[in-house]
Parts: sequence; C-alpha cells; structure tokens
Amino acid sequence: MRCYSTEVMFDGVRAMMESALTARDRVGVQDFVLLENYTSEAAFIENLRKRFKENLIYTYIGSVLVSVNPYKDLEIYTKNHMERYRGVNFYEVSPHIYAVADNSYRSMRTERKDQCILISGESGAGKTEASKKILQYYAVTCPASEHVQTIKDRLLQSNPVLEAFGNAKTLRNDNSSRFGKYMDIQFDFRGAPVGGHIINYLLEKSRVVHQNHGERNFHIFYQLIEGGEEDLLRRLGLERNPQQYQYLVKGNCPKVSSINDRSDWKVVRKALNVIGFNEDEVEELLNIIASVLHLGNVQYGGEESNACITSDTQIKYLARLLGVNGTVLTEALTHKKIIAKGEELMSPLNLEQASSARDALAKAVYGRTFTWLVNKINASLAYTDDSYKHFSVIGLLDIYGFEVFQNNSFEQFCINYCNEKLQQLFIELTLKSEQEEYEAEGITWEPVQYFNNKIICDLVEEKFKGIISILDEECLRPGDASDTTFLEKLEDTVGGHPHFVTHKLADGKTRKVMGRDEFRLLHYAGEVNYNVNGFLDKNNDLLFRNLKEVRLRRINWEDAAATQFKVSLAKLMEILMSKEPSYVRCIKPNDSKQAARFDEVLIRHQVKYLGLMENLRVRRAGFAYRRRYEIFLQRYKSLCPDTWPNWQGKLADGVSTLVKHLGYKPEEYKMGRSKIFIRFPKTLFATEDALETRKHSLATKLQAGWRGYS
Ligand code: AD9
Ligand code: MG
Repeated sequence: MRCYSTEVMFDGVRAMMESALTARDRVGVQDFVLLENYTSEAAFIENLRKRFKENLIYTYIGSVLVSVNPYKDLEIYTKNHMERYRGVNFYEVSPHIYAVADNSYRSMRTERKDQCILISGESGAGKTEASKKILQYYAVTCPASEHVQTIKDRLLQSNPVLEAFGNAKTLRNDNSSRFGKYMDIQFDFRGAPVGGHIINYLLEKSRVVHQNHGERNFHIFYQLIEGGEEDLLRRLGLERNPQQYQYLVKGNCPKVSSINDRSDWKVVRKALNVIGFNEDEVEELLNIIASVLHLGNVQYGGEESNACITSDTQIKYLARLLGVNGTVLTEALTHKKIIAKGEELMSPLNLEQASSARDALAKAVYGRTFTWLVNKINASLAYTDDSYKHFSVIGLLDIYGFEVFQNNSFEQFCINYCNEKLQQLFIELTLKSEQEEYEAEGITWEPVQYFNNKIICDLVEEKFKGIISILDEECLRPGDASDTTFLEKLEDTVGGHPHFVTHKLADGKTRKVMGRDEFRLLHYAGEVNYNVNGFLDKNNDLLFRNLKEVRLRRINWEDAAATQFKVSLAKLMEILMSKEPSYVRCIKPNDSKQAARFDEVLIRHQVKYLGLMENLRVRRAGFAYRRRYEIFLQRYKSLCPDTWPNWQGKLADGVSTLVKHLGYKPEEYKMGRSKIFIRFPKTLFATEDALETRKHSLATKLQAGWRGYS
C-alpha cells in the first residue's frame, strides 16, 4: 500500500517537473510582456495559438486581459474557480476573467476608488459573455443579506430582459448585442452590491423593419410568438407563426438551432417579474411589441402619388393596442403636415414615402420602448437606502467593437467613432498609469512614442468643422440638402485632412477605387469607406412631425442623432476618466463559430484593430516585469543562502542581496520603493529556470529518500 502511494507520488513529481520544464514551449507565456521578441506580431500570435490549443483562452498584457472565444464550455467558471480567485493576487494564479473582477473589487475596497472594466472586441468575440461572468462572480462572492440578494437577482435578471429586446441573431453572432451598454454596480461599505444603473447607447433600430439574409429581428418578437400563452396572443391579435409578419420575414431565418425561443420566453417573463414589472406594465410592453408587428403588416395601395391603407384590420389592432385614435393614425401614416404661407396643410404621401413613414414609426416606437425598459430596470436597481448614501462603484462597459463591412453606413460611422474615443482613452490612461507607477516607485520615466489618435477624434467631433457638425448643419438646412450635398460640404471643409479621403484627388483628378458617394476615414485601426446614402435621414431619425403628434402613452419623443451620440459618448468618457480602468480585450478565433479553429488572418486583424501591439510596446517600453518585493522574495529566496529560509532585514535589501547573488547586471533591473523592475524577460526566465532546476534536484533527492524508505 505504502509502496503504491510512493509510486504515484513519484510519477506525480516527475510529471510536474517535466511539464514545468517544457511548459513555456508548450503553452507559451501567460503575460505577453514576457515575450522575448515583443515587437513581433508573429510571436504574439504564436503565443495566442499555443495557449488556445491548450484551452488557455486568457493571457495578460501587464494588467490587460486578452481573451479568445473558445466557442465551447470549458468548465472554468465553477464556484470552485471563483473561490480560487477570491482575494488572491493577480499574478499568483493563471489569467482569468475572475482575476480581473476580483482585482477591481479589491482595489475598490482597499483604495476606495471607483473602478471600471472596459470590454471590447468585435462582434462574437465574447464581450457580453465576459460581462456576465463578471456579474456572476460578484453575485456569488460578495457578501449578501436579504435586500442584497434581491439586488443581486435583479442585476442578474436584467440581462435576459435586455438581451430579449436588444439582441438578435446576426451572421456573426446568434446572440449579438445591438446596443452598447454601460452598467454601474454599486457596493455599500461592506462590499455588498446594493444597486445598479445602466446606460444604453445607439440601439440598431433599423433591424426592426429590415434584416439581412440569414439574420433575425430582435429576439423578443420570436419569443412572444413561439412562447406566448394562447389567450395572450389572442388579446394581442397575433398568430403563432413568425412567417405571417412582414417585419420578421426579411432575413428568411425564423429559427436558429442554438436558440430555443419558447424556453427563452419563460426566462424573460420570469425575469420581468423579478425586476419588478407588474402585470399591467408587462401587458403594456407586449402591446407595443405586438403593435410593431401589426404596423409592419400595414399595406398601402391606391395611386402612386397618393397612398392609402388597403385594409383597416391592422389599424384597428393598432388603435386598441397603442390607445390612439384610428383615424388620426391612418392620416398620420398617409399624409404629412406642411406649412405653406403660414398655414398648416396635410399633403398626401406617395407610396414610397408612406412606407418609409410607417417604418419610421415602427423604429421610433421600438427605440423609445427600449429606452423606457432601461429606465424601468434602472428604477428597480436604484439604491434606496437613504441612511447610508455613500457607495463605491464598479462600471462594466460592453460596447460594440470596430466594424468594417463591405458597405459601411451611418451606424458603422458612429460605432467606429466610439471605438476611436475609447482607444484614445485607453492609450492616455495606460500611459498615465505607467507614468504614475514609475513616479510612485521613484524611477525615472522614460517617454514612450505612440500614435495619438486625437487628430481623428477631432476630425469627427470638432465644433463647426468636424464631420458631425457638418452633418447636423446639412440636416437643418432648408431646401435641397441631401446626402450628396453633405459629401460635397465635407470635401470643402475637411477635404485636406490627412485622415480623410474621397474620390477627388488634389489635382482635380479622380481616385478610381472609390465610389462618388463615399468618404474614407483613416482610423487608428485601419481604413474604412463610408457610403453617405441615408446619413441625413438616419441623423434626423426621420419622423414626420404629425407622426410625433400621435401621442403614445409613456413614450417620449426626443430626437436622436449623431450629436446626441457624441454628447452621450463625451459623458461616458467623463465617467470612465473618473474611475480606475481595467481592460478585457476579446478576440474571435474564426468566423464559423467553431471550437478549436484558430484563423490566423482573422486574428491578426483583431490584434491590429484592438491596438494590442501598441499596448504591449507601451507596457514593455521600460520594464518587462515588476513585482512587489515581498512576492519576489517569497518566490526566489531559496536560490540564495543569505535569503533562505527567511530574510530578516528590510525587504528591499533582501531582494538586492538575492539578485546580486544571481548575477543580475545593473542595467538589467531597478529597485523602486516597493517593487523590483526587471528590464528583459530573459533575466526573469533565467531565474525561473534556476528555480525549476533547484526543485528538480530536490525532487530527485526526495525520490531517492522515498526509495530507501519503501
Ligand atoms: V456582439 O458584439 O454583442 O455581436 P459579443 O458580445 O462580443 O458579440 P458574445 O459574448 O455574445 O459576443 O459571444 C458570442 C458567443 O460565443 C456566445 O453566445 C457563446 O456561445 C460563445 N462564447 C463567448 N465567450 C465564451 C466563453 N468564455 N466560453 C464559452 C463563449 N463560450
Ligand atoms: Mg454582445
């Protein structure tokens, strides 16, 4: 028996030794700053590939977490895993999303500073999943009481609701978020979550009326139709068949194999209750969802120049569901109000105009309902305990990544502008924190050269002469303003900007590779051509005035436009600047949603768009590695007779003695106030190898001892 256990132990030790000695070759480095050739993109990608192959989806760049979507369940999100990361120092455990969550939580608790976690990456890269993992981590590991449990439940349950109304199946992701989301989690003095607040950005409303082939409308429509109870559907006048509805057939994709609309409906209904919606509110919400479907089935006929509605079935439902007068609604869907010689007149719409008016109403109704929903969720998450007003905050930002399609429009313009702003913040804050750490440690700061993308942000957002200002100006200009005149104005105003290109060349000739209705922006992440068609309408959020006058209960008609987006982004930047940031950079390994496929071309693109090489360069510009003295000494003290088994003097002196004994040259390291800074990975690796060799020889001795014993 004893002999058997010794054998097992011996094999275990040997296996551990072997794996440790070859580990770096097999699984790469867990922090990119330890890459010898840190400026090489190929080395960067090779490291990602090695780790991905071993199911190690997380790797650091300093404190930034890089995550590659595994597209399979890895069983690394259990309660045991959560426990393993709880209260443990970032570098003592392997990279994980829980380490980021825990690190932010501890910084918030110990330094009393609000935190934020910024998650970015392209569609399908795993941002939303990452943000859910963080939320779950807090829900499980933070202290709880009855009230706190209610808030934890509501925070968790806000996800299925927001996803039902704001997510959809796209070609890139079966559960794609079609809005940006910033969520504050508020913690009380004991570190328990006691409230929350959500801000949403730029919902893709165009999806309500149109979907590309293979894509779907927002999940809620299918959930309601597939899962809604018989009498509910009867009240709403809906049939249990998505193919009946014009707004659901455009993508020819009513079913998705990875989605069960019927069971999702049950989850959403329950979540609405948990969040605190009463039956009337749920009914009202569903009335609006149903009315969007009825609106889509409103058909026009009559003369080309004078549209009329061919059947009043939908209008009857709409009038009842929305609580509006049917005649007023019919007129609003077929006429527009114009002012001629100071008088208001109703002018008939032609067929095309009438269809756009109908679609505009559907989009507006849906968009405003989404805002109302977010407001309701916020009310239910609001921190209500007046007796103790002060709380600390961790913010989670799950926002759309940089997008480049074959055809890029207003939406991509806004999304990419948003990423440009976040990149600016990222570079500024990374540099700032590097600089602050050097200062705090009393080490001379060595300036880092980097590309500052402020010039591109200014091109988009500057007052009077930025692209958004010019767009607004064209939208307000009466007369012949159009997408074409907008482009002409852009050429006149920013034509000479180094990051702006159109088909016109400076010498009056034409650049053949570009369309006449396009402009190109040279973003930090790459070049994107934007087609101007639809820019003015989308910026106006076109809705004829009389449609706005069809007052709908609980719906607040505010205009949305690029300027509003700009203002809300500026506010977001302010929020983020006031907090201590952590970053999660998500990468999508392939375009076919497959596990274990590492598409190198696709990944190289993302490494570029996410600015990861720049990030690594900034982080590595000075020192590859830094550790607090006590942690460094604890790990390596066995390598020096003077520090083993325990160093009695000052920590810094112990580390000094140790590294001198190891033969570190003065140019290889610097001693800060509380940390040692090591310039090159090879110095650290030599030390690590010395440690392995020592463990190995100890194990051999131990093994000899055991043999003798048995
Ligand atoms: V989008 O910009 O909203 O379209 P996200 O949010 O970046 O996108 P999401 O988090 O929704 O992507 O992930 C897409 C899918 O990848 C998920 O539905 C999962 O099936 C899969 N995924 C993502 N992360 C993980 C993970 N850590 N483990 C397993 C994952 N599967
Ligand atoms: Mg998402």
